[in-house]
Amino acid sequence: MLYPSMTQSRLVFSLDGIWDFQLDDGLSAQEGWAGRRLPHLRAMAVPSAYNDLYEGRDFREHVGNLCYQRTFEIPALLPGKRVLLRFGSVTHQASVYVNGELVARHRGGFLPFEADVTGAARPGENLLTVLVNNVVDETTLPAGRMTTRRVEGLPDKAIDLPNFDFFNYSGIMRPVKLMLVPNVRITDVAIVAHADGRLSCRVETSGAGEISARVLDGEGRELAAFTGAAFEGRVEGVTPWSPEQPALYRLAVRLAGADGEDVYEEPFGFRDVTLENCRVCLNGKPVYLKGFGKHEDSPVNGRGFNEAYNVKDVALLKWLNANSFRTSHYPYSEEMLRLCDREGILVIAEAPAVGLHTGFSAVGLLGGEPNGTWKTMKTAEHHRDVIGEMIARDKNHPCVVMWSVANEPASEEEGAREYFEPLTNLARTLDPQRRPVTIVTYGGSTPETCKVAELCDVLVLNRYRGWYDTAGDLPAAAKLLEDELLGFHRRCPDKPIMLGEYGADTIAGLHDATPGLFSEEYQAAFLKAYGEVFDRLPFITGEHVWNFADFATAENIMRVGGNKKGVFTRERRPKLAAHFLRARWEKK
Ligand code: BDP
Repeated sequence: MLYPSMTQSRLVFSLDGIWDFQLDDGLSAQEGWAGRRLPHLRAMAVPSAYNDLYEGRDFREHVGNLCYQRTFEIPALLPGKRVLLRFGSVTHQASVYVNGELVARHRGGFLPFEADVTGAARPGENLLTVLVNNVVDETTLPAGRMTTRRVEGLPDKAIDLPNFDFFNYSGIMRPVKLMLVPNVRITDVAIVAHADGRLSCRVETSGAGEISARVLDGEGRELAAFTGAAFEGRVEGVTPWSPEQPALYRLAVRLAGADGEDVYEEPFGFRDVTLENCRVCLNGKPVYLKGFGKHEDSPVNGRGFNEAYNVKDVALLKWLNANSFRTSHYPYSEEMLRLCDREGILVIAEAPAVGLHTGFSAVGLLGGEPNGTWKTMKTAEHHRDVIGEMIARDKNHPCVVMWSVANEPASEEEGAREYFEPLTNLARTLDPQRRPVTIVTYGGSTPETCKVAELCDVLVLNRYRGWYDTAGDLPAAAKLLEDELLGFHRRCPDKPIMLGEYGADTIAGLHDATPGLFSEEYQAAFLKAYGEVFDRLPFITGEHVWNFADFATAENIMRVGGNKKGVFTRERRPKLAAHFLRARWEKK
């Protein structure tokens, strides 16, 4: 799906701002409700998670539907133009109505969708209503569990247990656009651009017309020109895209149809991602991935789009001498990926597939049926859809160097290979650039029991020795870690291996001369102990610490005000470990 850029032929207006809002108390069950103004209105910021903007547990933890509404005006339509609404993301399901007419439904809370509202909208004022559903269960991704709390004398209460360790923020989370676009238009561009200047492209359109394309450099100089819906060629004298020099080019595509033109520009970079000698290579040279698993998480906005935090986080990554992160545990905003293209940050792009393990719920508290994940989960089809939508959206970004199809599934259980083989194959088939594909696995999936290692191009492992086991005993943790890494290397001697997560909860300001759990000194010592193991093993291709910053989780007795494994606080103040990593990564 194309980014909603404004061009000579496309007008794009922002519908962000203050919308009307209410929790759904049965309103959406009423006939014709979406065509009327909402009662009990509250002001709501769009984009943002709704949860932290008003007080009260019943508000914050509402399970079910949220209603949003606003009006928008459009001019009298020109012939040959269409009106689209585009949502960057709505978490987790959306039904969109214009003047009471249903114009789109979308499942999945982290990817964009469009609605063609040309028929439903009219010149002048229009009423836009969005019904959002925030339930996570065994059919959704991320996955969760719905239960009912029954206490005698009190009404039954619906409880939604996320099967993952981050707060289930919801709402209209990313920008909303109103677009006026040509009827016959460019609908997709796929670009494969190699470091040596080889280029192949495919353009899709919604109707007939003549296609031409120009390759422009950063200053807008034309380097090459092509015609046709699919073309191949070579562009001389290009600068390969890399973290050191993130050289961006643009493909300026023009479609000349019978009743007008469409113009669209897609940024891209010339670069190669390959795997050689157990290392990830960028433009033929090994690149050691230094960075984090992150979250889209900030005070007040929650998981809602926060451009200032994105810029700050990328600046802090550079301050740390880091070069990469994983979009744990869902696709991040398009704006963040465009920023990483521009700033030269390498990204492992992850599908929103977390919680695919019935043996654990949020933060590993046991619940559910430990050995029945692949019989219980009804996510396979939706999982195909989100992989497809993620790759359709992100395929051209030079910053994306790997796809992760899931985080910490029950990869040791019977049925895991059968579940994942079609998905890893799908990711490879859909990606025109054929980037490496991985499944990020957890400590319960060992060299002896993991059923998916062979499906991965790179093994990305999450390990918490020295925290969830051998807590406090770093020599034991390091030994167990090294043995296990060697075990995976013996099993898959040709595959690069990296840590996708390792970390320790740390209370900022808690200090200890003898490093104890939760102290800043323990977090630094923990990262140092892991680093010493990686430095001994030549097949390790990277280290992603968990987590970049502290983040909000569901309330439970394993979390004091959220997950504190950040090397920054939630407000982005460094802990001691940040200074340690900054020094380590300067030399790595
Ligand atoms: C891993 C999960 C991650 C958690 C982390 C932790 O992938 O989402 O936040 O552990 O426990 O299991 O901190």
